Amino acid sequence: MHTGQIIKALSGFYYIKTAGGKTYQTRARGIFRKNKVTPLVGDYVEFSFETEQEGRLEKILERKNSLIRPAVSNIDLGVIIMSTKNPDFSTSLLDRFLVSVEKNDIKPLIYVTKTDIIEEKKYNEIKTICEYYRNIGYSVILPACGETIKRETIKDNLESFINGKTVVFMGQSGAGKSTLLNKIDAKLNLKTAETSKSLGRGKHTTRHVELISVLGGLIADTPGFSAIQFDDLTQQELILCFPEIWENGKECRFKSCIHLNEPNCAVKKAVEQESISEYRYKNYVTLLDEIQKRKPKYGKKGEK
Ligand SMILES: Nc1nc2c(ncn2[C@@H]2O[C@H](COP(=O)(O)OP(=O)(O)O)[C@@H](O)[C@H]2O)c(=O)[nH]1
Ligand SMILES: [Mg+2]
Ligand SMILES: [Zn+2]
Repeated sequence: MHTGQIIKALSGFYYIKTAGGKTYQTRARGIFRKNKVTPLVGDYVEFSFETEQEGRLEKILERKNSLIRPAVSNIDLGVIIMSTKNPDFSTSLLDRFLVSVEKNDIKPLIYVTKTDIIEEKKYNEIKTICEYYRNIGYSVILPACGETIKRETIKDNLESFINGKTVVFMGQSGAGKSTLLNKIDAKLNLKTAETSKSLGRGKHTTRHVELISVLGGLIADTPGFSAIQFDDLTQQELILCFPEIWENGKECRFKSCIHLNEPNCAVKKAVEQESISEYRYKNYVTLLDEIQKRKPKYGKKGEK
């Protein structure tokens, strides 16, 4: 039996890449359909083959994690692409991306694009925000103000993070995900906002997920999405996704403190003293509010 990782799923075929770098076209065994198991891009699998075009996916190995949008499994790194403008930099969106990454045990990396078209004042505001995220433990790549990004710079910044990893590029539509990947490897020729306009096809693109080989790693370039909802996140899980809130929360009077209205809350005190930034706390409260307002899916009648 051979092992490899699914790098593409299309029209009932699964394309499996081995450690040696060869790709095999396979079909899944009927047993998967019978058991309603869908192999995912990113899955490590066992397979057999007659030829490179005729293989059989035999077994899915245990998944470390999986995302629904995009449908990818075993992700090591989530690169969150945030533009300085067009669309505007937004900490509330950034925090949503961070929560979606953190809750799936994926390591986040924040990458800021479009620093070439921003005036210095706005750049410095974003730089201060980036410093805050670095201080609470996140890796942030913020290219210099006014700099037109070259392939070598991107490579220097990203290679050590990406090499040997399964990576998802995420971020709002228009943030510059495809542009960044094209700059790393022009052969990819991924469609960007500009190219889809010039082709006159509007925004209609096929949405199959594919892992592409870049900088020694495998990357999924996702179509942009701006609304992220959390349907199964609990309050306690949310706290774990905000490292500085979790850390300060150890000093709260109540162990079960959710840092909203409880007395002697160390988190609220830290916000007052500005060691936790106000926007982070606000973003936390917004998400907490969404969790509390969420209708229970499986709750019995009369239960809250
Ligand atoms: N000035 C500038 N424009 C960029 C940069 N990155 C992307 N863009 C532009 O932003 C638009 C959206 O980029 P695209 O890569 O399609 O974004 P995606 O939706 O995240 O894949 C395109 O018109 C790009 O040319 C950048 O670093 N600087
Ligand atoms: Mg794109
Ligand atoms: Zn508290």
